[in-house]
Amino acid sequence: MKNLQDEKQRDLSLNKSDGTNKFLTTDQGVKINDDNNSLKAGERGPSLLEDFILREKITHFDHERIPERIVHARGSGAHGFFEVTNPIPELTKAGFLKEAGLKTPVFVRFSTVAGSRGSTDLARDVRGFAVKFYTQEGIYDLVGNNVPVFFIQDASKFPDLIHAVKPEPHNEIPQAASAHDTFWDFISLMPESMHMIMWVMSDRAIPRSYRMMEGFGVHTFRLINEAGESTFVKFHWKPKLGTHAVVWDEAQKISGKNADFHREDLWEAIEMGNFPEWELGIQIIPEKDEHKFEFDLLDPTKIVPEELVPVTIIGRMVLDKNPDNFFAETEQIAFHPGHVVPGIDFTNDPLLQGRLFSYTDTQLSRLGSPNFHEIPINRSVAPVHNNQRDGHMRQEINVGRVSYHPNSLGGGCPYQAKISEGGFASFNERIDAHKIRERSESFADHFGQAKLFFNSQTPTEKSHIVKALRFELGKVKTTAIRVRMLGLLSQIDTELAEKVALGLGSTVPPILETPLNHGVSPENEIEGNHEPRIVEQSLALSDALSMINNPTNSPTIASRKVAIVCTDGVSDASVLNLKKALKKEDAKGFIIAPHLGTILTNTDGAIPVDFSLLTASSVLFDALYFPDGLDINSLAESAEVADFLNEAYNHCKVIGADGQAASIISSAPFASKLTNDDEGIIITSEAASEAFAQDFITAMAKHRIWDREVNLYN
Ligand code: HDD
Repeated sequence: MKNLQDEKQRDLSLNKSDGTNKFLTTDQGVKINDDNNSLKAGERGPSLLEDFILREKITHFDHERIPERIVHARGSGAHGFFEVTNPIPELTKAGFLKEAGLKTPVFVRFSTVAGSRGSTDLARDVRGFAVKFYTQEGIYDLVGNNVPVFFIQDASKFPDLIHAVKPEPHNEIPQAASAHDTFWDFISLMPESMHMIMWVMSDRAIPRSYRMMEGFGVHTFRLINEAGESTFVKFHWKPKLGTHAVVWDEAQKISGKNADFHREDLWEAIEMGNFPEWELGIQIIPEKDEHKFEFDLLDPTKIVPEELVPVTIIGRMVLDKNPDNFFAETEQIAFHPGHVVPGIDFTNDPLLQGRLFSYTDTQLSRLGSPNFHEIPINRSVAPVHNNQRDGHMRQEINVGRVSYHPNSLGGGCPYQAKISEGGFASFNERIDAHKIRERSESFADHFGQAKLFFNSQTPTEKSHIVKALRFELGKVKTTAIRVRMLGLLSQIDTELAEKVALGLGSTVPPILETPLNHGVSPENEIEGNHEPRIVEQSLALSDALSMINNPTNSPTIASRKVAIVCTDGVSDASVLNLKKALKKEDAKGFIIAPHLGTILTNTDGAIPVDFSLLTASSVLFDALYFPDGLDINSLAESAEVADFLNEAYNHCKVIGADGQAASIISSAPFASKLTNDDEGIIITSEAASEAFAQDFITAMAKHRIWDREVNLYN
């Protein structure tokens, strides 16, 4: 079998440049003798225009920036491969899905949507999950998100949505945040966004790491087999590490302590060999079942519940190599849902249809030329031959005089490929219709699945949604917008609306006062805009929608980080005991001490310190440990240690202490709140016990100890 895994790396190596042991030169290859001084008329005289070295260097610098993406500007990427585990030749003729064990190179870019390139990773936002497959039959891009639905049903509303969520245009405030008037103004007039709003107000919008997110293709796509038959599919990425989030207070603090938290996590995981991994699954819906559901498969504000159509795993994706250069690769990569290969096709989802125009168009202004496909990271590994020519920055030198088809002078080349030779042919869908500007009646249920999502959450998750809405709407200054939102929320769940209203010091308006039809008054209603309605779902609950009950979660602590607070005199047996146990589980302990350098242990050994108390913070770790032998008195006076303890407790993290260090927990500010059944407080008077390490790990595998929180649903 042909192993294609490294094919893209070989291709990229053609463009790599490394200055090690080389001379410094100009862009024209002229060796530079002095890179520190410009050419001047005399020692203290003016610089000379003649200085081509200075001019070239500064001109290049002046033009080093390109426009950031209008959405998804902040992102991080990595190389890897996709491997077929369960081939589906009966469903698709796509070569990269047909053979078990076949590996196809990929590049993945994760992103936030609203913030600028330099904004924080931890914004409450949807995450982009875009995968470029370098297949033998050309580029295939699966440009998805970590949420399976979208805010709007029709692409024509996308510019409005993005204008509303981006910083407000008069003062460019706030950065990377939806908690402001224009966003909620728009949303409160767009009931179709309610399902998505439930997802975005849930902890899905503040992931613990990119590696712990699900990914979704969102739209219904088609797979086409050799016989030309179509099957509807929804794409799902299932993370090996489970689906987990941080808490909102933590997210806000991480944004200050380390705005690159997700970027760094992805980078470090790959550097350390903890390769991020997902399974790729599909929900398979035969053509004949197109109208079987209580929602429309073409409506991107709807999911197909996994309980109705299970996810069939067909492969796995591993990210095993960081980019060599952020700009060249992660910034210049250009995704497009319209990049498909034979065997994959579109549906008439009106959001997808609009996307098919937008992505190439945006690259023209972002990357500056229709030749963006020649940029190494975008280059196909399948051969490219056509009659497209010229344009800014053209790299390819097309030989010969023929650049048209049909031709006789070039022998008819390049040839068109028959379908049997791999030529792409669109699915032969029958369309016989009037040209109309209307929304389908089958898209009118805006609340049924929002309810399903909300009802499927655990009390902890419901409580987080209420608090998120209180936060977001609490930042909205216009009272009427808040009230309108309460009206919409009441159609999802009256208790939800009431609890949010309580936090806003407001009351839920009667339903009739809530404009439902796209914000237009009844006399201005556009024909064809159907009054939103609630379709009761046949399914009452779906565990796949909850993060806490999510079937993808397994009790692993792989790649989790533990802060081990140390001072001189610490017991090296205790430190080693936990570190070793963590390592066995592929997790890691980091030594945090009052100063960098080393600390002396109780046996006069020296342990190197990873972070000082000043540069570390509880929010950057998953759990906290105080080993035996600590200088408790000095730690008790440290404000940083108090913050460590309080935040770890409030963010529901595991806190452990053994031997004499246990007293730090009994005298902690939260000690009076501690109950005996808090599964996350692991204390033992014995030092360096294996049972302690095991209990610590078992508790960590629960991710968080949610019982500690004030739960609005208890
Ligand atoms: Fe989009 C970027 C995902 C709707 C227009 N989109 C972009 C990226 C992701 C998505 C992950 C970043 C790709 C990267 O890392 O470079 N977009 C989605 C999903 C959508 C969606 C899952 C709904 C299901 N997008 C959408 C619509 C439009 C766009 C309806 C326009 C009509 N999206 C764009 C864009 C971007 C983009 C303006 C900005 C940068 C880029 O394309 O390359 O064309």
